[in-house]
Amino acid sequence: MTDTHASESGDRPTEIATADDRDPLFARIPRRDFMKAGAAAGTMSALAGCTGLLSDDDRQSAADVDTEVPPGEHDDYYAFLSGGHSGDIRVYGVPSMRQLMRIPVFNIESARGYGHDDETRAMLEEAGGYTWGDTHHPRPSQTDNTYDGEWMFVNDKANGRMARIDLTYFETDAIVDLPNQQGTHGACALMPDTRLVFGVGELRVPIPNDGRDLDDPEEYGSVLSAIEAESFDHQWDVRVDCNLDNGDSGKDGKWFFTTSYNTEEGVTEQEMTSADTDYVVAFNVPAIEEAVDAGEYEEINGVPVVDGTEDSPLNDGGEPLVRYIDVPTNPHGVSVTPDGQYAIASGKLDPTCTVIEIDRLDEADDPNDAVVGRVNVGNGPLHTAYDDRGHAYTTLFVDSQVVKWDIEAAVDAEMGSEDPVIEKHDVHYSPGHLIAAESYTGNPQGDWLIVLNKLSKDRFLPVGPVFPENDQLFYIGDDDAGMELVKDTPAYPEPHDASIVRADRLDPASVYDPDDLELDFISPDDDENFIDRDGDQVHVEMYNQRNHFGFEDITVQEGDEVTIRTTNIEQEEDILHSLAIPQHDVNVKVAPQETREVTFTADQPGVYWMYCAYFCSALHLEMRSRLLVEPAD
Ligand code: CUK
Ligand code: CUA
Ligand code: CA
Repeated sequence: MTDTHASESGDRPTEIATADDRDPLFARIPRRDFMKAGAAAGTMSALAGCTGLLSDDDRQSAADVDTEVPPGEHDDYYAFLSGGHSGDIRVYGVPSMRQLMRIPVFNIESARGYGHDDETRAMLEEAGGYTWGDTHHPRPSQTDNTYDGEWMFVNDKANGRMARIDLTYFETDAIVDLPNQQGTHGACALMPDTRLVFGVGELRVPIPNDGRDLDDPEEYGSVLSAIEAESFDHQWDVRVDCNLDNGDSGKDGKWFFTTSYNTEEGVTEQEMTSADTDYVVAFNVPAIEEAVDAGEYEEINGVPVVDGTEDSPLNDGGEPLVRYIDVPTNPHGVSVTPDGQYAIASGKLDPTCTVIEIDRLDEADDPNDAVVGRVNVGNGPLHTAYDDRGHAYTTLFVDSQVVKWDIEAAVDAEMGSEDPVIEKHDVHYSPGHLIAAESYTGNPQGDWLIVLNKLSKDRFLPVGPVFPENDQLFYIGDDDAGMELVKDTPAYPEPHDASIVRADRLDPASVYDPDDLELDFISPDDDENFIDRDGDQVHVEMYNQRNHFGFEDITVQEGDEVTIRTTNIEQEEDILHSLAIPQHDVNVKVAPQETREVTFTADQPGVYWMYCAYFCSALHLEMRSRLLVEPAD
């Protein structure tokens, strides 16, 4: 027999070393005490300040908090991370940081057949026909300032688009091309109820960009675009002279905030960084909608464009459409605190975060009077997230740290004071975004924080010159212990931002509801399965299930345009099939109760096996039919 290491003998030759075996310190301290020791180590390393790399103490503190999600158990949260120029969204579980799914958005993806079937192909085609996009800011829909599990919205920084993801099916269901915008950067819905979704135009261009004012940058501008969430129709734009960068919504349906780092209206880096101050731009949404309703706009590329520039007559008088607030040079992130009281802008080139009291914008003649605090956080502040205890957490790109500070203390302190800072924690390298659980809602959870580091040097097994990115999970729920690094996850390039949503707020379907789909369900009934010809157009409808397709063979003529619609009639969850046809570039996935359609030209005579590419049963390889293409002559 081969079981020489049988358990009767009690000696298991390949026992895996545990943390207790590896480090005598761990072995000596019972679990309870160890937790305290780890917490102390975390605090001490935090106080030690900026040293670039993590100390061993930090690494050991990973065991302090229980992030273990045992096999078969579920995480407490979903995290949705943007894939950057991969064009997708990745779904993680938190705290395990296990990757659960990818949702293609602006990219073409073969495992999910996205961009392969007629419907998703047409959606991508109608939204400009680009083969890629650059997702940065995945922001979930909210009801009453709480995630409602309905949609996720995300920008395309590459091509000026916004997309909507249906969180029942975890798939992209709408994309809108914003014609007056080049490079949509910030993205966020209007709160509290997600009536509108905003795409924030980053790059200044002539509007319309039709060849006019080519080398006359003073004439360039950018727009904030509003899209109705439900229809995903583009409603209106507001034009400004400066550029716009990141964005976030106030909590009561009035103000939407963006940063602008190019108030100089420059085209070179030197020009764009020449002024001492730039703007937080505050858009008064109801006032803008009134202007649109009153016809006070110019239609450009089919979109009503309202003039929100500084000299616009619409900005005179009691209810200006747009207010421009001076902040130190080249700010980056802006986010609204959970109580809706403040908008906080991170300084990027200035070591401060600026606190703007939102209510003051309603009354103050000078919008700069709404600035109520400015805290010196450290070098390169980019983005700020929140817990449920009045703390802000800001990434420091230059210092490679996360700084935790007290929001009310920042309002009370003198301008430029460091006093509101509570703790600085080293992270791996050059953090961009960070996100705390449900941070940008009215009820942040205050336990987990993901920091998205841009560089992963030394962190993982080398995989060539393209490194993975590095997303680190911190536990922030214990103010005495401080921030604790608990997980370190590599990520395929290149997540920019994320949203963390409590798992119980989502209710994903495990099987399609045929009523939710455009295409009619095809049952196994004989009269629902047919092959029709109209000239050189062949239309096939057939069901599929374990382990066959509705037709054993389909005969067409060389040169025919063939459309095949197929329904996976399985009722059982997780039994997917697909329709793949070699050498015709056909690859369509169909999940249980899903119907998809694909059109292709049968341009080569011969025999082609139509097979199922998803492993579905022991007879998966036998799940195939023949496409017989008869020669033309
Ligand atoms: S961001 Cu998109 S380039 Cu800070 Cu959200 Cu960096
Ligand atoms: Cu169906 Cu494999
Ligand atoms: Ca600037």
